[in-house]
Amino acid sequence: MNADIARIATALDQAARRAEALAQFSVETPFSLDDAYRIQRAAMQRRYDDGERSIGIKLGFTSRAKMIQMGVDSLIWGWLTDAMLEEDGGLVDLARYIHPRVEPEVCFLTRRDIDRPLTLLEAADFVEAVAPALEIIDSRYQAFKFSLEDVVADNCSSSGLTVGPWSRDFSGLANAGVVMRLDGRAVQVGSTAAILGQPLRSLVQASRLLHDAERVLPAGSLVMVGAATAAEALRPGVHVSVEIQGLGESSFSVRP
Ligand code: 0L1
Ligand code: MG
Repeated sequence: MNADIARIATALDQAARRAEALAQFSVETPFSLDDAYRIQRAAMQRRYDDGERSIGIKLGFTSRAKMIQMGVDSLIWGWLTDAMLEEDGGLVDLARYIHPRVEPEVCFLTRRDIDRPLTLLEAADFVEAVAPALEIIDSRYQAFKFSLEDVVADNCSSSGLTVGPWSRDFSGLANAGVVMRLDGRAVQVGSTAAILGQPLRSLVQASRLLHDAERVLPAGSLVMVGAATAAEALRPGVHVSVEIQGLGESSFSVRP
């Protein structure tokens, strides 16, 4: 598999850079979930070698809504880099994306290194602040179709994100209303409770995954907890916002 890991990592990296979709790899070359994470790591290394900087991690498929939308049933995780950050309230250019979708997220800023598995009771102590966020996902596979192994290899479709104002008030976080609007019209409505029962559980899961992967997440990292609702396709000119009860809003407009 070693040669295939390098080959698939290079192909995914180039597909992302060129904004060109590929056929799913797992159909022709079935590979394990462990190999999928090896491919993800090799593809990310190509970005770091080119000067991109890790800013944190994201979890995916932490809600039933997302699992059902994409037809998978396991939690996954990937890496976020500085090149993915879009300006909150700013203009997003779709030129660097293939077939982008947007989904509402909660983003944590970590306060301490996450270097061991955490319990739910401990998790809040590792959080500096929390913010409403939008994630732009963009699968490098044709028609946004993938197996669990394919999407993990593709760094979990990570492509872009906006992060709204930081808050230190976690009191309502377990069950806060989430509304995502396109041009002012509510298109996805949910609750943060849809994220593993409450978003801090995502941080607990992240700590276990990091431990299993023998990685430490440094203090000051972002953790995107996974979407509470399904994602929506982006189109030129649209204004997107997410409002999370008690946390406020994050938004962007797509360049016409
Ligand atoms: O937040 C999420 O659940 C994102 C999952 C990323 C994979 C995808 O839907 O393309
Ligand atoms: Mg997401």
